Amino acid sequence: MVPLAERYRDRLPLTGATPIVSLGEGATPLLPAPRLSERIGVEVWLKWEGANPTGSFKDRGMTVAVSKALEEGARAVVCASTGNTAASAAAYAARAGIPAVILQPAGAVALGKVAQARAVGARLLEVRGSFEEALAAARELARRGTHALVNSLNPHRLEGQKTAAFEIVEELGAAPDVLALPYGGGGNTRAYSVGFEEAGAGVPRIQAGEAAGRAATVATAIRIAEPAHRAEAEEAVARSGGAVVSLMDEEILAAWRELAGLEGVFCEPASAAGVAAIAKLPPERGARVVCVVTGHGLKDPEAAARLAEAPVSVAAELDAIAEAAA
Ligand code: AN7
Repeated sequence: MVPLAERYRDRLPLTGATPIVSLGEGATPLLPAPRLSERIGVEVWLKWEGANPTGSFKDRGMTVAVSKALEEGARAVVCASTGNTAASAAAYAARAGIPAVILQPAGAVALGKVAQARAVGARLLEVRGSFEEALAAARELARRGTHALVNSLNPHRLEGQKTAAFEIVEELGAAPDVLALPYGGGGNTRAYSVGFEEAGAGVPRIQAGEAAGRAATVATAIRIAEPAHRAEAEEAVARSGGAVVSLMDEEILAAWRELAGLEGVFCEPASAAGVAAIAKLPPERGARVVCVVTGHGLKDPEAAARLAEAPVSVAAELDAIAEAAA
């Protein structure tokens, strides 16, 4: 496959001297969602970002950020993360042959993401504090010059992430009427807005689903009290004619169940916030809506264990099994 950085080279901040660090990111499926469409009364498409190499959209930005960090001579990278940035930074750093330092809020990161960062040998620091405190520390380490910051405050991250909008326009032949996605720090909202603008096909109305209880939500990926990109993200949403939709955990989880049960798409809870946003504030009948499903369900196996039907224990006897299967 052609790495995203090669495919969109002319629209990314790359030079002939940039060593491309790739794990095969991008070119993710755009899935029709007929049953969700019928349920909500709009034409729903799912941009399935869980299909990226580390299972989230972060890989689009990380390939560019780590490639540029290498080009600029960085000897290590650092990020603060609710988990997906960490898993991605750790994997791309390993691929580049440099160390990654991860600062994560203690006890607030889903199991699969921690496993990913550990497996590829990142140095994982569990900060006894909030995501915001971890981010402040990561910025300071970067300022001291020992580590390159690969949070989305690094502009190369958003450059890479904007390519998802290019893919959607290429595949649909036009921008959709509405783009719905989760809103945590706001970087991805901003990246899509820029991407659609650069694609030249018009910017869809952006419905950004945020957790009402930002600092305390089941959707750990977006457990972010103070979005780093709030100003640009909310400005982009307003300019698009869209809205920030504030979601209760039950609304996010209902969308999570529907994505899985109606369409077979198993994502982590935060990733259902785009679908939840259109379920709560449905666009006009028949509107074409792309919902970005940002991360894979295997990231957060504990959520599935808590929220979905438990397995049934059964004796290894055909009669008992046939009865239980009915
Ligand atoms: C699955 O990994 O902030 O609004 O540190 O993991 O661009 O922040 C993750 C965010 C949506 C929100 N969906 O995106 C991190 C982190 C998933 C995410 C978001 C995140 P932004």
